[in-house]
Amino acid sequence: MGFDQSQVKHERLLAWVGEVASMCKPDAIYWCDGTTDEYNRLMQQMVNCGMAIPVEGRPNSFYFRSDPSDVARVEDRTFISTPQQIETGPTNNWMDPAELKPLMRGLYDGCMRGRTMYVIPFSMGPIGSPISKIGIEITDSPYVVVNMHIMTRVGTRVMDVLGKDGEFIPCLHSVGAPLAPGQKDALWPCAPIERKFICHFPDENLIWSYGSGYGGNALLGKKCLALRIASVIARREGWMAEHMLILRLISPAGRRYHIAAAFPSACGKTNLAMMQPTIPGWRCECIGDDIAWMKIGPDGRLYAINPESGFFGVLPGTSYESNPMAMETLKANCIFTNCALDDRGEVWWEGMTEDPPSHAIDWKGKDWTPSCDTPAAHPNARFTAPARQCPVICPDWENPDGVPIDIFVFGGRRAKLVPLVCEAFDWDHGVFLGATASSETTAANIGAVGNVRRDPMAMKPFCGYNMGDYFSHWLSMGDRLGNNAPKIFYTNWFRKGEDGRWLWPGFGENSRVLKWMCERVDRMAAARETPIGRLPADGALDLRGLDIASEDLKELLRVDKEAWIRELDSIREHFAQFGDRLPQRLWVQLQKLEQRLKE
Ligand code: SAT
Ligand code: MN
Repeated sequence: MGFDQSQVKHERLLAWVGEVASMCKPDAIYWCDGTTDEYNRLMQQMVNCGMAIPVEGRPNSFYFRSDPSDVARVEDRTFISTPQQIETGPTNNWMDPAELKPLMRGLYDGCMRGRTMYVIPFSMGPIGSPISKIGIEITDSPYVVVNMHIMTRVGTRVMDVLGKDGEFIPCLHSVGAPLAPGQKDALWPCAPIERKFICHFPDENLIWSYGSGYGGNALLGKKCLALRIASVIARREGWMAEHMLILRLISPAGRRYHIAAAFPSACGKTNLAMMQPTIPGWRCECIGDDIAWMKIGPDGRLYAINPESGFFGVLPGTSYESNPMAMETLKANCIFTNCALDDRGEVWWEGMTEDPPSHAIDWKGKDWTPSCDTPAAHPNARFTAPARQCPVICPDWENPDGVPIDIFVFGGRRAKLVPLVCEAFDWDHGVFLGATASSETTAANIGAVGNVRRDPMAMKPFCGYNMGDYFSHWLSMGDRLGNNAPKIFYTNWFRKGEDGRWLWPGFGENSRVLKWMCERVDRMAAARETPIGRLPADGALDLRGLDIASEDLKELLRVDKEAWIRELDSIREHFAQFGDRLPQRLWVQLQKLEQRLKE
């Protein structure tokens, strides 16, 4: 059972696993083979100890409740550790490796006592593809193992590719809750917040995570490897690792457009990635919902792959109305974390159905009825679902060559100011739009919800190096791409009226905005110039069949010059924090914006 360690011929890997074992002192070591049998066995063990509950009506699906303190990423406890602080920049927490490493070794010492240490060989990207990267995650959490089975490609085939001396990214994870002999385990073991650490050592391609079992804190292939570490590698090697969904939009004439869109966590990437266009004849296929790795291909265009193999999506708000394709994806073989269970043992979350169940057990394990003043599901409750189960998964989603990107979209959640859509004048202006992106914070991170913050390219929590240098990298990619560069747009689906109502219906109706973008690529749709960019000309958005008040539409496409002038100071302040690492070309963009606004 499992992969036999004596079969492992990779000296460096064996040495690292041996070192970690002698530091963490687990009771046993288990090498994951990635088989269904392994998944089922681990799940059964977790069911037997009460950690997992089979979900009624969804074959092979299981429900978990986390500890109430361990419900989201912990940006305050996430560190980029380089000898020089300037290399991590002002948007990351920094610690000197000379200080952080001994501190972490102290925490890791004996941290797996009473537990099994799992060694998970995984591939980000199709196994064996030249774009893919191999990681080895060591963890003491069987919950992490089953999630990694879905989110990444795990197993023996990865070991084959690794061979005797292949490259791998070491990812060490512990829930940070050693067990004394005879001590009963918690249903969701973890460490208190001040002892959680999510550490990255980009100079060594090394990830050390301690104290949390949740999401991106623990499934280290995702944010830690595929974004924070990969962004550093990508810059070094001249490609891009971005927090972007990837979709293919197909016109009635069969023309394919590939769109990569960056929005902060919990701002609707999964919904957009699987959207059902409401415009007759248009179709959408999903390639990925969270991360894009992109390289310039032999024809000079930019090609994207999704390094993941599953979706780790937000449950609250997901329904047959908002995201029918996600609902179909969730019918079987899924993991549900921190939603509620109704009396039949079926999962439920806010927004899933029009009528809530009359009684449920909430995410904290307490009785819940609709009259409770707390939600039944945690706002960051998540599903883990195999991508291949999505009914609109693109036939090319595992194509190792990727898909050629035509359009980049940036955006965020802003109740005010930012219009529904705007097109950049050129690449530099597009990078400026991305670099100044702002959004109201969500429950995907532990901390206040609803504060506006700058979240450049939706990468603030995920860029593994100085963001000023990251902007330079974007500019240099544009220089290399030249005329092949994707067109850049900025969207805001979340605009509200004075009365607090959403002005734009969103979801499948967003296809109207995407269609305009595609027509802009083909020079088929009209735009009007405004100081902040090009907006759809009157009548250029296809609104046939949509019931929207003309005042609402006007407001959605209004550019309030005075309000934008007031925004300039906050952009200046945002840029100033990067000092001389901020590329001059972005200061020029700011100047030009100011000029256009004050003309
Ligand atoms: O927990 S995750 O980091 O994987 C989800 C997210 O914040 O996007
Ligand atoms: Mn994300």
